[in-house]
Amino acid sequence: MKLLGSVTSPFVRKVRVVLLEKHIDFEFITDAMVGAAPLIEQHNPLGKIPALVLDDGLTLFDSQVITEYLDAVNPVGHLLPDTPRERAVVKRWEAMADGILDAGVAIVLEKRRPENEQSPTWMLRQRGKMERGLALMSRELGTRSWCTADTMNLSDLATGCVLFWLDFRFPDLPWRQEFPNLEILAQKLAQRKSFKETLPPS
Ligand SMILES: N[C@@H](CCC(=O)N[C@@H](CS)C(=O)NCC(=O)O)C(=O)O
Repeated sequence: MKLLGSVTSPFVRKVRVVLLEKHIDFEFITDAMVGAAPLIEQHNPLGKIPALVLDDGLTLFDSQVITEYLDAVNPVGHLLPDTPRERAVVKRWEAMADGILDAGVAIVLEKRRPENEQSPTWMLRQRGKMERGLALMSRELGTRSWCTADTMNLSDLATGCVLFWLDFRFPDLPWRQEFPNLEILAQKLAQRKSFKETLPPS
């Protein structure tokens, strides 16, 4: 299978982390967004990464569809529980993580527009989503070792991708000081091979 992505996208990183955690081989194509007719648009009409091209030609998107598929396709290291409620709790957490990223990416893109076209009100609104999302994660993590269960699962991996991306794109957002329990989680995740091998370029 081929993963179309980039080394800086946090959604792509989540998928790469899952592929590595599950020991699934893949080819990583990083130039899929480049050029006048980017390759990604042939595979995902929405033009967004990640997209996973399976060996039979079917392309999967978005990242939540991909992570669910990868977990189901390989029994090694289950990342999603089978029971409906527990599974929904993990998927909800992943949705929260991705929602924080959506708001963050929206701010990054807004800041790339000419200054007189940027909307501070709109950016503040996005920032509010990020801060409330992080607060919810921290509250629900509490003093537990992992986000939603006694062992690590997809909710933890998705959270790690958010936190490390904040370091990369929002170094002024003091999540470590505000949410020390998220930092403890991040320290554990940073030790994992899957996170070490997917570090964005510095
Ligand atoms: N909900 C999507 C979000 C993916 C996403 O927003 N990817 C960004 C890169 S971080 C992208 O491809 N943006 C290009 C665009 O929106 O045209 C997912 O989870 O896969």
